[in-house]
Amino acid sequence: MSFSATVNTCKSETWLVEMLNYLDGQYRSDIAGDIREGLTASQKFIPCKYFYDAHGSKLFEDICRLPEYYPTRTEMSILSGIAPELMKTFVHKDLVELGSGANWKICILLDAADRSNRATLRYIPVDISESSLIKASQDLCKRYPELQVLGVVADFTNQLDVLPAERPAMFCFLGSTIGNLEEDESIVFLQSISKIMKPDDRLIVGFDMAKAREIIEAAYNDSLGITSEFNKNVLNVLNNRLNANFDPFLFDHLAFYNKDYDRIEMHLKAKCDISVNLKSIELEVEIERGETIHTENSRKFTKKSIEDMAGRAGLSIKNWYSDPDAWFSVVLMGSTS
Ligand code: SAH
Ligand code: AVI
Repeated sequence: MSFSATVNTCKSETWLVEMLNYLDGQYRSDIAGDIREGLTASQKFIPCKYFYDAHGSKLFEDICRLPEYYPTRTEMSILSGIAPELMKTFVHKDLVELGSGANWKICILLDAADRSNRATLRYIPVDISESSLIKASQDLCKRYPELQVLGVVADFTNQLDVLPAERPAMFCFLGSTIGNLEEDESIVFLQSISKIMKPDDRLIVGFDMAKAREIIEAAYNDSLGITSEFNKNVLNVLNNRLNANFDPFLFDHLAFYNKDYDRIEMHLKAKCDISVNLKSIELEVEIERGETIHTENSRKFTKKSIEDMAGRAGLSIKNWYSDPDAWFSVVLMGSTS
């Protein structure tokens, strides 16, 4: 498949960030089809990639700072421990981060590299959220003026073939974002990374591990209500993108652990009967009191489920890193193909 990119050079003070946007146009047709499919299904759903407009990305950053949301700080502590080893001889390569968000974690790796080594690297953050990618890339250029940064606005589930592939690379897929993909989707996704990996390329993936229900449920039901705001914001995204008239206040945030599937499910539950008009796609939707719109799955993993997934995707596990409580794992992989 071929995609055309819009090339932008964003100037912030004296730093120039090169950005490639492969999403224009495609996003508009994707969102129309995805939302029509989701809101006409018997269990209504909205794909979670639509959480991330500028406000959604900011709310996710706020979630990462919450005391209840243990995954971010736990993964960051693991990365701090392994960064010196990972970065010691990492030169003249690309560091490609899929779903890069605010770049907090890549800074841990970049900080562990010598400045002279960093000057030989290119960082390629890939994200669907253009505004947050621009801001994060500019911040990174200010922090590391010697680093080359190429921001790529793209959907990592179907546009990995747009990535430059001429240099050896380490791919990073952190934050347990893999848990937001269905099991089959995650295999296809990992297979597509495995296919573009050269023999010495590496992939590091962060996995949130299965643990006591109370700990996981608290992480998605924080006392400040930020996760609730994040969940409801997806309706504002549809209001803005599809000229819809959702009232987010008519919905309750619902997040619970579904043990049968080892996943947190997030839903928006209607407080009353609701009629919604999505003008841009000429769709009228009736939602009954008590009915839910399923907005996100966040799967939790075991060592065995990760090993099975890696095997099915054509990836070999090279190293495994965890925190002392085994709440989170960072797994280093290579391609077997
Ligand atoms: N890696 C960061 C951010 C995780 S949040 C961390 O570990 O904290 C998930 C990120 O993936 C968001 O920045 C979101 O905009 C991005 N994202 C979600 N679905 C995506 C998709 N299909 N393609 C590209 N980026 C996506
Ligand atoms: C990005 N992703 C891994 C987060 C998660 O935990 O599934 C998104 C999130 N949803 C609610 N809180 C955080």
